[in-house]
Amino acid sequence: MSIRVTVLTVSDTASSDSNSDKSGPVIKEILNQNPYRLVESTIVPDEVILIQKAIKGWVDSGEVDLVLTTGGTGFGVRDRTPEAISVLLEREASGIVHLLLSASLQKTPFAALSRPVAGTIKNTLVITLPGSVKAVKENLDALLADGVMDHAVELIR
Ligand code: MTE
Ligand code: CU1
Repeated sequence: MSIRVTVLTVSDTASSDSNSDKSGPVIKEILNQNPYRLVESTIVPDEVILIQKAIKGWVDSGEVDLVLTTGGTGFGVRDRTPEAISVLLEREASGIVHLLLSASLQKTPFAALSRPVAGTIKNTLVITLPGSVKAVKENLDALLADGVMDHAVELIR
């Protein structure tokens, strides 16, 4: 059975000009392979309510196994993705956060400036990725290695 994925790009800039969203398309490109199936993607500005609305809509549909977000995880004054999502999580996945940070820190010390959160809401796994294309690729590499993310989804649905 395929893993139904949605991608949420969180960015003030990309929400007013979707062509400037480079990271969302990179996630889609990388996950355009078995067992993943992209069902929807959207862009929202760095607004807590809008981030939460998008996530809740997908979770409540019961038709999404995995939500990946990109952007808004840092120290920028508008960055609120982790705050928006952490209050929605029913079970936190600190191991996934650890994986993302440890893999990323092997690439750059700037990984310390991302504040990722991950966890489950109902039968959906939600994971936040940083905003840059480079960071998205490095974080997805870590999640896909040895099928860690596939296995996580297998267990929760
Ligand atoms: N993680 C990896 N693997 N590679 C990177 O290049 N860049 C960092 C960090 N995480 C980076 C990374 C930088 S420079 C920032 S500012 C933070 O992610 C936050 O990014 P965001 O606010 O766009 O989510
Ligand atoms: Cu940065």
